[in-house]
Amino acid sequence: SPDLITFGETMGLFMTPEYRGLEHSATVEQSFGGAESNVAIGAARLGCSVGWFGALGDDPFGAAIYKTMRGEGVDVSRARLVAGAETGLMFRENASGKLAVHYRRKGSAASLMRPEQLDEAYIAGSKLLHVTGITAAIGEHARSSLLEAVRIARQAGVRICFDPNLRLKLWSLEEARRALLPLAEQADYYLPGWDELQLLYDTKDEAEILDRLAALKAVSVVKGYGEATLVLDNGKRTEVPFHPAAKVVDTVGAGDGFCAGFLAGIVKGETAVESVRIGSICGSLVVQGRGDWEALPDWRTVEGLLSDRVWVER
Ligand code: KDG
Repeated sequence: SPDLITFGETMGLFMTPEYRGLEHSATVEQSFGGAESNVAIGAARLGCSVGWFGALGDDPFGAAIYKTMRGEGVDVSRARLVAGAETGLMFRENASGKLAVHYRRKGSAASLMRPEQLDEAYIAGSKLLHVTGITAAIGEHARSSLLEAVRIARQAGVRICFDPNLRLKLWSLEEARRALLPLAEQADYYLPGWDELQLLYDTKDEAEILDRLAALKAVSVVKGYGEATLVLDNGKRTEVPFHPAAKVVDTVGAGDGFCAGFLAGIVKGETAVESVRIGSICGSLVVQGRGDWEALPDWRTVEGLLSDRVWVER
């Protein structure tokens, strides 16, 4: 099995040029995106052995996703193109100055994935399983599949990374809390955003949120804690400043890029704090290009930027 395994829904993505409004845009650009596949591509570019699986429709969107992922060096041997099923789609626009996403994913192939379709040995043979809350949000069967994958990983001693990826377009905050908080308890690495924590724990009280995190067994890596990422590792607290982005073109995918870099660091045996530095570089690069994953860097680029940092910090 690959060292790092992740799975979830990946959708065809259609973006208006310059993110104009969809209502008046005559043209759209085609790509694809999905939180977990963005992470998989990012980690593969950094040289990790990584597998992604998910159910795709047996349609042109599914084929494009499958072939591109394979081309990026991600093991897709457990991914499925399901006959008669449809790949979910999403559309992105900039409606009156605000980035908006429209989903067409109800009943998609991914939302129908079932626990009995998981390859237990494949998951059990990896080192790290990465999952996100989106899989719990898209359907009952997908949610059971997520729980089963986590169970298999825990039983086999495979570490678990969990990003809540709260998407309130997909479910209510109440439903999300009920499903996501127990998953945080099972994680070895927990990667929420500070804004997500305020919603999930229903408080803006910083001390209270930090107490909730301290009660977890996980190393918590909190994105967007001011201008930094907060790392809570066994009672030790470190704030790692964001890697600056020269320009911001498209912020979607920043969290996934960060996560890809972080997990690549962990798989390479780096400390959590050093892995956050790698993640922060990846996050800052991905926002400088259009699309969720296209601007993700290779390892050489990251290495170069890490050594710049050493020089600057001296
Ligand atoms: O993190 C980016 C993803 O959220 C985006 O690509 C779409 O996976 C997606 C989702 O379900 O929202």
